[in-house]
Amino acid sequence: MLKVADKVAVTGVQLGSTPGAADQRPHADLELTVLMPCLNEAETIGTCIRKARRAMRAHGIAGEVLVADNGSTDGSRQIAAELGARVVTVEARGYGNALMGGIEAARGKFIIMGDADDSYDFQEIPKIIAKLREGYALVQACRLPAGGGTVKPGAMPFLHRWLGNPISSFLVRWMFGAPIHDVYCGMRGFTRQMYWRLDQRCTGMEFATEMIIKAALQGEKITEVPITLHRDGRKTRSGHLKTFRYGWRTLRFFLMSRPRWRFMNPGRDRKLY
Ligand SMILES: Nc1nc2c(ncn2[C@@H]2O[C@H](COP(=O)(O)OP(=O)(O)OP(=O)(O)O)[C@@H](O)[C@H]2O)c(=O)[nH]1
Ligand SMILES: [Mg+2]
Repeated sequence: MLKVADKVAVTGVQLGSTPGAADQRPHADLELTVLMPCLNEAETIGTCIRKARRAMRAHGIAGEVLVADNGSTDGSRQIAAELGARVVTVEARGYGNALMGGIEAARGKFIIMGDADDSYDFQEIPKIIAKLREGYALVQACRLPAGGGTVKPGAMPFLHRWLGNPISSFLVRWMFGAPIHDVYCGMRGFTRQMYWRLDQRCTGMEFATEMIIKAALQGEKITEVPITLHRDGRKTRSGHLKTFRYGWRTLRFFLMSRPRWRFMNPGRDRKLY
């Protein structure tokens, strides 16, 4: 299959032409890549990079900050590069494409991804890496109290907080047995090896749920850690998420991935709460 590595242009690193080759290249010379998908986040990308570097320095983690960008026109890339982050410029548009390009250029054995809008506090990465070191392949951060997390006032739209997220997270537990309570959380850690096993295809925002569903279906070791969601630091711009389009695409993806529902397969013992 043609992976994104075949169509990205990357600064500062050579990409191979096949997915297998990418995993075998001597890239995993660092323990961690902090990966930030970025589309016009000039107002906040600098803060995110500084927090990630501060956390790695304070906890002695050998890592890099990698910014995956595919279309910023506001100087985000220059800001990132000036702060010493590596910048991956991905040709294909979309959140999923940006992340696939970033992951394929990552030098870390572990990858922790998170939004570049300063809604996640990258100083929380040590607890994610601790779980990866324990042997989990996917460590999902959880902002909702159901999984121990905290949502600061005004940080998450009402509809997402009380409807979209809890319902979709329930479906993911029910239909796929993924032990998580915040399926849309954009902060998570995973191993590079797991990424290659999953063979991800979604090029847009559904990339994030695709990862969880495929990991659950393939029996990857999954856990979640509580984090705090802050109101993002954007002052003049708004987010990129189109709630209803994304919600519908996610639901469609659930149904495509699991045509046989749990009630048709009652013998399976899954923990839902
Ligand atoms: N490179 C790239 N980054 C993207 C794209 N779409 C979103 N992002 C980045 O992905 C992260 C998540 O996007 P957000 O717009 O914050 O989405 P969200 O947090 O689900 O929604 P909001 O609640 O509106 O913030 C941010 O860092 C964006 O800059 C894209 O097409 N390409
Ligand atoms: Mg965001």
